[in-house]
Amino acid sequence: MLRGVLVVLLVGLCSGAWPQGDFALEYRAYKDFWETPYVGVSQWLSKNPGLPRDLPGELVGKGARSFTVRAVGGEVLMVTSEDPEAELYVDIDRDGDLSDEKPIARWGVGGRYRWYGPVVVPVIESKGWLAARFNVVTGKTSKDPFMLIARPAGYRTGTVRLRGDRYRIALIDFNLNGRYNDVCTAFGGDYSKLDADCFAIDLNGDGAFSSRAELAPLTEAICVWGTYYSLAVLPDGAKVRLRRVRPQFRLGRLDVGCKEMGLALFSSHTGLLILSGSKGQWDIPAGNYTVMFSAITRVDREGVKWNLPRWFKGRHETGSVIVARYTDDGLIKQLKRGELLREQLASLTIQPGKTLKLGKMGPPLRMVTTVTRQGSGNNLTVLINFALVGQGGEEYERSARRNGASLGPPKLRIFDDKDKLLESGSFLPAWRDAPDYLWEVRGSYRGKFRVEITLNIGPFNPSSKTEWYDVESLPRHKPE
Ligand SMILES: [Ca+2]
Ligand SMILES: [Ca+2]
Ligand SMILES: [Ca+2]
Repeated sequence: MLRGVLVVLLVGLCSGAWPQGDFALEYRAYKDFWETPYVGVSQWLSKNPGLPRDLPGELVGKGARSFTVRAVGGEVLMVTSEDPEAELYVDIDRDGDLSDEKPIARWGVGGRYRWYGPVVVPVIESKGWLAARFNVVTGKTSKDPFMLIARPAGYRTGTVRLRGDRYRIALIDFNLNGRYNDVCTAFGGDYSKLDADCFAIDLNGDGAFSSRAELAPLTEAICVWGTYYSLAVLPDGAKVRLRRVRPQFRLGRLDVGCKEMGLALFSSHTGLLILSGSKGQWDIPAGNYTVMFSAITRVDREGVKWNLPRWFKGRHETGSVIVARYTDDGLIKQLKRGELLREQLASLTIQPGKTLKLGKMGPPLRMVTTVTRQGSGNNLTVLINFALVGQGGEEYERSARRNGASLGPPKLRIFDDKDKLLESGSFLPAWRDAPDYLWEVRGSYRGKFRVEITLNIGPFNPSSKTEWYDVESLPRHKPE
């Protein structure tokens, strides 16, 4: 078995190679912290338990906090404080002493965030030839009152020509060691555990790199519209060599049981594989894959293309990946959490010559609404939430893309049993966290009500029947 895998890899990548070309890449610094190619998880850092002894004078006695970023093949110490005016200091010479450092330039302040950078940490062993370049944001999240995000300060980019078509590509020194050629050997979808670099390709030519369908860890081979190329990068990222390779992988079949579903799969021997059409059945190289993204797509009668992505809860925020369970015949076992079915397809294995058949998925969708309450009397709040669930129990995001454009969050209205409007509002656009809608009833209403949720999902709209709730007999809210 192991020998079979090795043969596949070696033969697949080496045999029948012929040159496709060398392409120069230039370094481009990010102008905005959220600019693409955005890597969902950069390094999210929580404060260290203690403080280094030697602090910059400005931070002594000012509530300093210390953080450690993984860079230049080790750990680099940083300090700042929660004071909105505080400077950021980084132990650039890595001697453990922060009192000898100069403050890092601040880009700006926006809302809850402060931005600093670029931080340039030379790789000492390279005599300054290589350096890690990253930006730092400080801010707070719902889980951490004060945290830092470190992400690369820029990327290498250029245009490559493959079989006559031009594509913009990007290489990102994701593991911050100053090199752009760290290849990924295994990836479970969790960027916080990735010790490799990233590669992005603008497959659809829209000028941006989609974080889920056009960006993945760097691999030695990539697949572009069914053609495989070997990919070699100079350590400084200034040049990339792409050679077309004749694939001799052993194939197996994936059947997702839904002709409208498309997927982006990742494996360390093919890079990203984009699958759509062919009635939801594809012959692909055997091996282990991480599901980076999936969506259902439909063109309506007016020719509008609606795209509704699967919901990957927590994948990017926490790095946690919930692995779908498979029964022996390859069917997904639905995982139950709370009262909702929240199966999460995260990884799959294709066996040579065999078909992996997933359970029936996709439309028609149904809406599973949960209504609970907390508090009482003048502090009574009703919490409303819902999930969009496909036939296999898989969940979808709450808003679709209409011809590629994002649509607004779902809206909600609450009526009493005489059709009087009691409340109206919107769910928060932060759909990935799917926060509850809070209806602050206080002492003002007691009795029956119904909830009307309006979605922007075009032809995927679920049929719904009216359900009645009673303020006084709702179950108590239990936080997950
Ligand atoms: Ca120092
Ligand atoms: Ca690197
Ligand atoms: Ca694109």
